[in-house]
Amino acid sequence: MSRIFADYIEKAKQILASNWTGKSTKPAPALYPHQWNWDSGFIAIGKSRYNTFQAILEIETLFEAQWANGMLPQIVFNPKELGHYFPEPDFWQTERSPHSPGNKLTSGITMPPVHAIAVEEIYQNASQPRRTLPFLKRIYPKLIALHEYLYRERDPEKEGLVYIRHPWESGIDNSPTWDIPLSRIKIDKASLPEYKRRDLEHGVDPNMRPSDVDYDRYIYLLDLFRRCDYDEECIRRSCEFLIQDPLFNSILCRANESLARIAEAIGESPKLPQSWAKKTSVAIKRKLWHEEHGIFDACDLMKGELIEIDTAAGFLPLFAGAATREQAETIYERLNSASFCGLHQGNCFTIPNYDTQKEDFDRLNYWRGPVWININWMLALGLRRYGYTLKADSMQKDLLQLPIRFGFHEYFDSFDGTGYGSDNFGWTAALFIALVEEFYKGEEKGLDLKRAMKKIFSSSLVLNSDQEMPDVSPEKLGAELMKSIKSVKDSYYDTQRGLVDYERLRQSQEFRNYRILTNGLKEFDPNTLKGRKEKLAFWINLYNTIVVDGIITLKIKSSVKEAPEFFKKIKYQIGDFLFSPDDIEHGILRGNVRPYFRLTRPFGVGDQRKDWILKPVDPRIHFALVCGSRSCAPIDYYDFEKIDQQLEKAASSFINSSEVLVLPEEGKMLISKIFSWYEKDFGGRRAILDFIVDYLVDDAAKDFIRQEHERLKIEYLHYDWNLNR
Ligand code: 2M8
Repeated sequence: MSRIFADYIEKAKQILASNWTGKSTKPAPALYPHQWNWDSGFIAIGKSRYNTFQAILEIETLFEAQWANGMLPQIVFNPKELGHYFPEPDFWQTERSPHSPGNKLTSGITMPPVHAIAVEEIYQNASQPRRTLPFLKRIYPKLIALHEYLYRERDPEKEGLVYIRHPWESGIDNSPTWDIPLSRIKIDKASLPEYKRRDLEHGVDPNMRPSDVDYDRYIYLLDLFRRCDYDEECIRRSCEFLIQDPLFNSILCRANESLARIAEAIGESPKLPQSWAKKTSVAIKRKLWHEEHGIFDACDLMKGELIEIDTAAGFLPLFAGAATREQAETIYERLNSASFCGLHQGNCFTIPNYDTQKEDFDRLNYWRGPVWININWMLALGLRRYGYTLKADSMQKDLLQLPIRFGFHEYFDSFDGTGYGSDNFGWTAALFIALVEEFYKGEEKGLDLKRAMKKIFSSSLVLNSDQEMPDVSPEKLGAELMKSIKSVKDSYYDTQRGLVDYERLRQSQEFRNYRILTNGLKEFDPNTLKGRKEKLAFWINLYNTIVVDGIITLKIKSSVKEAPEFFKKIKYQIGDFLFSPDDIEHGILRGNVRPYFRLTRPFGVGDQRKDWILKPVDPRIHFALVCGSRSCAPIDYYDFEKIDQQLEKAASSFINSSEVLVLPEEGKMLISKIFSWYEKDFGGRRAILDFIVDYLVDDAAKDFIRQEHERLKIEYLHYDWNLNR
């Protein structure tokens, strides 16, 4: 279990323990007192990280209530908890169906089938995966039966897309997407069964819940199902709400992939789930893609057309790998824009469930605006799958911030993060644990690697020691080198995402040219650099490229920590002197100060390199120096004419990212370790706070820091040394 955020992990575990009933977990203590279908899937994913036994029991308990036709019900009622939720078994009357289990009380609809994904997580995360194989063997036929049910009953045209027939089946109950199909249902109050909502009896603000009009329609549909005795053909004939939803189908598609891997693990053929995954993936790309909107939308089967409402559900094909590369690029633009809270935007939390720019966006109301942890958990994995690492990293860090700052709530205000709905919410706690483990496992591995590979790198490595000299005069070398760095950046750095395509760069002509130019550094005199801006740009760019050069030369795979003393050992010869990244950073750019991890200054008495020291120190360099890792600044090329604006931008993006978490409720801030390592460059602790306040865009956070200046507790965030590849 991760040591990182240990207090909060403990809190999350406590929540799951207090919602545990002995065989399964309630989504929330009062509002949802029974077992819910996809909640249990997410909860098992979190529990798989520390309690395999309970994770298995959670899933097995749910499947005990599976219907004979394979349907897995949305709710399994706890007989001891009846009387606090609506609708309950007396209202569902599922005994009308020949398929409902006689010994379990359930509702008569289903939910997004996340369970195969959860089962695979249980297998992968178990300390002894082989010991979970008997469970995998028991659950596999039940998972197959569930997916078979969906393809058989919910995909009558055999398109590879299954339909939902009630908003509760989507899990995103009052999503704006359902407004149009629901508006077709004309409610005749006289024939609508009488009912009383119970969800408003638990102290949740009604503005955060679905409206009464919505509830009338939910109940109208439910009544229709029971009048059909839950017979699918009868329902299909009379139901006005039949929707192929991108969220439901993406989860099904992704679950098929897990199911295929589970089959392999237990020695079964993976062919059936593989063929389902393929068919659904193709159908999502073809049928649910809205060319003009550039996003996936739900298809209304009554109309045979896409519902032109774009929500976060439209990004979920990324989770299933069901979007083409072009579709992924198009949706990424939307996903990473002000509509859904762009990268480092600063005044919001990724990713709200609905487009913040729409008039009916509602930051308070349930699935009509707020941020949900489960959707974001899936989206971050989807983004990672398509290589959008920086965005995925920043989302995952943002997500962790929400429960830490605002409590383990059901959903969160998209702008200021306030927690809404129920507190002590199950999947928020469970996925928090999963997120910490997923996000920081690389870092902990990095530390092991450091120990294991200490021996591989012990002497200096001069990277520009080739004989081949560039055809450029020494006076022009500085400018040519900068041009070359810029051309490397233009083709191989993704400055938006802060990533470097090391594999392609290694083989490129641009990199070869750059390497030849670096040989010319041996005859270069840094005195030819004129003015502060030119010097600053030269040394920052050179620092950033020597790091890239070192990563390529040393064939580093996942972290610069693979090569102990990386920043000290790799060097360029400039004139008669050697410069490592540490020399450039702590010697030249930081005014020859002793770095916190060494006993001496980089340049000692009589060292001529002192001539090139840049003073005073500009603390913004710390947001521009790229150390080849995920926690450092996104890589860019610095142009001496624009360097001040570029450094301003770099500082602002860093400070408005999840590297600076302001927690007013706890009277503290969590900030990047960069601020602790280089406190002096900022002018001390007090000056760091002033510096942060200058760049923060969140006014409430600014006010809090100003007011609590003296009392404020500062904690430092873990630094992620994984490669920015
Ligand atoms: C919410 O839905 C239930 C009905 O299923 C409700 O509002 O009463 C949704 O957020 C759903 O996705 C979730 O599974 C359920 C329990 O957390 O609550």
